[in-house]
Amino acid sequence: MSVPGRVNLMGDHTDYNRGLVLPMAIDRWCEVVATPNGEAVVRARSAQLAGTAEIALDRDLDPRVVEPAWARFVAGTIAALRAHGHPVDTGVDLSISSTVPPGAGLSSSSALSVALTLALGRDTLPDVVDLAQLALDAEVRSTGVPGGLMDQIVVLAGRRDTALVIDFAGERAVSRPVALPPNAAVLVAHCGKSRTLAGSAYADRRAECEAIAAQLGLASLREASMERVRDDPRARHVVTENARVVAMVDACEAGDIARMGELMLDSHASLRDDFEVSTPELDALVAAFVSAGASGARLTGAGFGGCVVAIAAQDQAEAVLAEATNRYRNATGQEGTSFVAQSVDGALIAPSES
Ligand code: NG1
Repeated sequence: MSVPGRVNLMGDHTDYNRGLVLPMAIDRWCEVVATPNGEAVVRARSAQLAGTAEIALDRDLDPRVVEPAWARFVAGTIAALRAHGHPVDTGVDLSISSTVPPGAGLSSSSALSVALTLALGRDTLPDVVDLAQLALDAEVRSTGVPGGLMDQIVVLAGRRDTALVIDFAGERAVSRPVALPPNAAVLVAHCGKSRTLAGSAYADRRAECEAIAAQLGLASLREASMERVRDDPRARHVVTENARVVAMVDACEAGDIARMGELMLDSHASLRDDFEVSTPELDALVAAFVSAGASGARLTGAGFGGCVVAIAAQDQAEAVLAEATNRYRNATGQEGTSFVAQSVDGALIAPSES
């Protein structure tokens, strides 16, 4: 079972506020192969990470005490499947391998938890949103971070050459593919510093948002108007970011790369100044992309380190990427992985449908 990573073009820290997001699945994958072993144990090994895990199926255990730490995702997935009424009682050997850069804001952990959920519970699993919810539950049990549902939905249901606009306003998330302009390229570059404090700071931001919504007497910040949040930077970010997702969908559909870039820069400023999840490195990398000729750039994912996403004309993509990473290295001495990302099908999209 292969599950892609994702990059988010617009809408960060909005999914858990019942807002809007515009991510796409990218051509980096996490693969999990399950082979029945005839024992009452799930044994897991990773091609990239050290150690082997053995999880006995005849007892319950707390995923957060499992070692090596990456295997907490295996234990969390077993616990989540069981909690949702899908017993896992057949032992398997799991072979895990991933090309999604870790700690980058490209959903390496969601790709892993979705791949494990599919590998361990494939025959009994429900539709996309329920499956995404189950994989999120597995991830929360593994890490303790109260994430939103954007990553799991797009890595399951994203479609090639499109981004997926997802609306979390209702009880069930609703999504629709948005064609990317054929002459646009999506560039991704890591700032060289992995995300630090991402888990605890993420939980703090989420709690702040929920507290503000409660003070305003609202079920979520999705219902807040600009007038009511004008003086509150956190809520202001959420309200303006939702509006930017709507505008980004329009710009995508109009093939307006310049406007897409402008919106990305506005989003980065809001994530930096109002939501305070940027770092000096991410700011410098965004600036390097702009001076190298990208239409715009922004941090992507939770922030606090990791990657920047940029948009540029297709025929200039490689040149802009090389120039931006060069300028960034000269300015900061930092360097990380960078690539032109392709939009690919999510794990549940059959090849014949793509
Ligand atoms: P990252 O940290 O980029 O994988 C996290 C959350 C998302 C979303 C973004 C911010 C998890 C699994 N994912 O993504 O739901 O809230 O931050 O937009 O926690």
